[in-house]
Parts: sequence; structure tokens; C-alpha cells
Amino acid sequence: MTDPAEFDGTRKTAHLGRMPRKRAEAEIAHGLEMGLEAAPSINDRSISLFARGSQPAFAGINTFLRAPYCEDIRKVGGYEAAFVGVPFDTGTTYRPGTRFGPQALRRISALYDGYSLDYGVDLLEELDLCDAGDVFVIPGNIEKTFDQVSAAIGHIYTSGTFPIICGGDHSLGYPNVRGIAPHIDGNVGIIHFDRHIDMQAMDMDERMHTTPWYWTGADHPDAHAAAHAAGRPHTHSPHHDHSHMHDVGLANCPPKNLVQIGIGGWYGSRPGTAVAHERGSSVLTMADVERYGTAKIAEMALDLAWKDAKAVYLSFDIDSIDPAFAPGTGTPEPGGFMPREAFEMIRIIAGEGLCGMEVVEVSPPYDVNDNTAQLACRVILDVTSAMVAAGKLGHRDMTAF
Ligand SMILES: [Mn+2]
Repeated sequence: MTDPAEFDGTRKTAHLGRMPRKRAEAEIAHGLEMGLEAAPSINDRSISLFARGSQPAFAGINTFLRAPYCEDIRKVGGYEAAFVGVPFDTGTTYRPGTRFGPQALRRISALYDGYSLDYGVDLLEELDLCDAGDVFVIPGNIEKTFDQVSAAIGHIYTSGTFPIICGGDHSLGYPNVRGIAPHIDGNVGIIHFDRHIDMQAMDMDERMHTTPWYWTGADHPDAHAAAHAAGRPHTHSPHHDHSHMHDVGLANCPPKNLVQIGIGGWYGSRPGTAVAHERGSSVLTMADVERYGTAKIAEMALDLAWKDAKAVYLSFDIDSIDPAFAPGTGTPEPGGFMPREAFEMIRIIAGEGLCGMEVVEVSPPYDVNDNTAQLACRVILDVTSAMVAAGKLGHRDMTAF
């Protein structure tokens, strides 16, 4: 006999049905106060005259998921999670445009109400989320931008708030982790979804979006650059001409805890493959994903990333999803994940908890119908929801489960 009580959908509709809508009701009251009463012919008196809440989705001033704008960033610690944009694409090696990523995500995120039947989560009710606005990037200078980004992300993280970082290109992986890892007492694992390995030392003589994970660990030959910049004694290396690099401090992110999922294709990865081989990161191709299946891949990624580590960081390059679904990106590479495959893996990974996350490489000028921005938005919503459902983020009453 088929028992509907056993359906996932039955359990989750029950949970969502029980959950109070305190925040939603407060938002309506706020909208009426700020936006005045609607015209007399409007029967639904929760509607205001000027749009001041989440509806209509196409109206109003967008923050991510209509979350409060944390303009006074000194108060970011009052929130459990913060969306922060880093509109930087100077690290791009092919076609730019990711500087418009944060705006695109904010705009399309207005479509969503904050609840998910898939997760049985209502982010509006169960997570104190803000939009921290954007980091002030320096478009003409990669290293100065890296310094701005590390300091900004470090501020959010040390305020006790989960950073949700929206790029921007993937060069940001390096300064993002540099903002978090130094504040963690122990090793940090990195789970990296991408079609590209992003692990070469330099690209066109600078640290570009092909290079962030070269700088993991303390044993790479360019560690001297940090010593040079800090005025510490150091020995020469093949890259002594690059002493303009401001820091290389991902010392507690060993490559053995770096798991790279979905790598392959025909562009950009050759120089980094030698580095990955020498340093011992875990590289999983699409063939690996087909062989083991997505759930097993996610479990193996957790094993490797968490081994002797205190925390794990998630780096999600939207080009890991096939360009048929995510065309709006700087270096598209056919043969990537189906969206549902990616969603399953991030759900399993995020359920174990994360110290921070980034979604990078959304390039709206190349997007179609906002599909790519929407997928990136979905990655953020799924990761945060998986963490809320597992009691790793937000304020769900776990005793009710
Ligand atoms: Mn990529």
C-alpha cells in the first residue's frame, strides 16, 4: 500500500505548514507603515500603496533575497549570515563581465520568497540574513583588491557572521580564503567545484582567475614573497621578480585538503595540472563523477576536505554547471554538471557545515534569461538551507525534529 505519510513532500509540507510566519507578518506591517495604505479598491489590505516589501518581485530596490541592507558594516555581527558582493573581474583571462555578478544575483533573487519545499526550510524565518553590499574593489590593481577583499571578508567572519561571497571572477578565491583561514586555529579544507583546475602560479605574469589554489599551503616556492613584503628574511625563488605580491598566506590550507570536482575540458587547466600533481590536491573529473555517482563523490569530498581539518570552505565556480544551463560565464566549458547533480552534491557537503562560501564567475553580459544568475542564486539558497536544516547555521529549533 502506498502511504503518503512516507513521502518527503508530506513531511516537509507539514513542517512548513506548522512554522509561524512571524517575519512575513512583520514585513507586511512594516510595508503598510512605510508605504501607506493601498487605494480603497484593493481588497487585500496587506498590500501597501508604495511597494516596500517582497512583492511584487519585479518592483523595489533589490538586496539579496530582500534581506536588510547592512549599511553600517560595523553592525554586521548582528546577523547570522551576510551576502557580500565583490564586483571584480580584472583577474579574467578571456571574456570579462563578472563585475556585474552581484547586481544580477540581487535582482533575480527578488523572485524568491525564502522558503523551500525541497529542504523544508524558510530562510526568512529561520536565518538572520543581511546584504552587506559590495567590497570597494580597485579595478586597475589585483593585489590591492586582494587586500581589500581579505580585510572585508575577515571583518565579516570575525564578527561571527557566515560570509556568502558573490563574485566577481575566481581570482577572488585566494583573497576570500585569506580573509577567513588565518582566524581558524587549525587546517582549513577547500571543496572546489569547477571545470578548471585554477592552480597555476601565474597567468600572464599576474595572479589571475586561473591561480587561486596555487597559493594553498606553506610549501610553494613563492612563499618568499610574503616574507619579502613583510620584511622577513627570505631566500630567492624563481618568482623573485614578483615581489609586488602582497601576501601568500594560505599556510593552513594544505593541498591535501583541497578537493577539486568537475575538472576537465579543453581550456586553461594544463599548467595547473602539474602543480596539482606535485602538491597532492584531489582532482575529480566528470569520469569520476559518472563512476561513483554524485552522492558518493560528495561523501568522498567531505572525507578528504575534513581530514585533520577544523573547517571547510566551499568555492563554487558557476562554470562547473554545463553552459547549456549556465551560459553567462567567462570561460564556458561544455560537458559540465546538470544543475540537479550540482544541487545534490552541495546539499550533502553543506550539511556538514562550512566556514564560508563563494559563488564566482557569473558574467551577466553573456547570460540568457538570467539563467546563470538564477543558478548561482540557487546554489547560495541551497547551501544556506542545507546548513539551516542541519542546525549548522541560523536558529532552527532542532528539538522539534
Ligand atoms: Mn572555471
